[in-house]
Amino acid sequence: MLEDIPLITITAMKWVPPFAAGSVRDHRGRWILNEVGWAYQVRLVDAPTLASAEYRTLQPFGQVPIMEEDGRPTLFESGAIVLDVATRSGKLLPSDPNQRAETIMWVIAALNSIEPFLMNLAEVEFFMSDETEKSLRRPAVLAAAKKRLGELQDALGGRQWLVGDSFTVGGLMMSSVLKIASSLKVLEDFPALVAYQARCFERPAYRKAIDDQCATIARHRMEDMRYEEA
Ligand SMILES: N[C@@H](CCC(=O)N[C@@H](CS)C(=O)NCC(=O)O)C(=O)O
Repeated sequence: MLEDIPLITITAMKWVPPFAAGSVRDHRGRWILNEVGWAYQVRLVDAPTLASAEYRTLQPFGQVPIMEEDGRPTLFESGAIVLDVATRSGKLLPSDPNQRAETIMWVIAALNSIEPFLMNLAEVEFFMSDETEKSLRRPAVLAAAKKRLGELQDALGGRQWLVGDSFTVGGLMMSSVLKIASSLKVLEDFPALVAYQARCFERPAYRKAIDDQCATIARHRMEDMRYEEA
């Protein structure tokens, strides 16, 4: 009998600017699916698709990724997607109830207590164009981001992993969120976090997720996003 393999689709952007290639959040969905060995296809989207009423019924904020699957609700939020796949596959989520609770806690900490601080800084560095405004806002957001990274480094302490003695979905999400800090060149001030992130990124499932995303982006151009039609 054939194994009942769900048909899973992850959405991804056709193109993003070079600074974002390899960091678009669909890599989180691709990474966990590669980890658990579930086949999936990628649906490439452009700006009009993201803005469309049909897509908004699936992702109210017009963002990637979503995970579509036959017979199941479509999920948005990369955190929900990685937790869903980890839970159903029984992989990267410890079976011990205490460690499982801690793992979920770290996924949420990555998204809720680290990512917003890094995104505030990314907004200044990548999206503000007025140099005066930028230099006024930068010191406060940089200090706040570094404070969180320092606190995270302290919490990791001398340990290899945030939970137990192996890589979990908590590590997947935290190392992914820390990519924002690496691209802003602030992670380098936190050597234990640099080493932690490198440990997570040694995984072939991560490498494949990034290579696949970058290959798609390299095959497209800004025009393919059809921004002017959105
Ligand atoms: N909290 C969401 C954030 C998703 C998100 O920010 N996606 C970006 C790409 S990395 C996006 O689609 N941006 C387009 C937009 O916001 O218009 C998640 O983790 O899935």
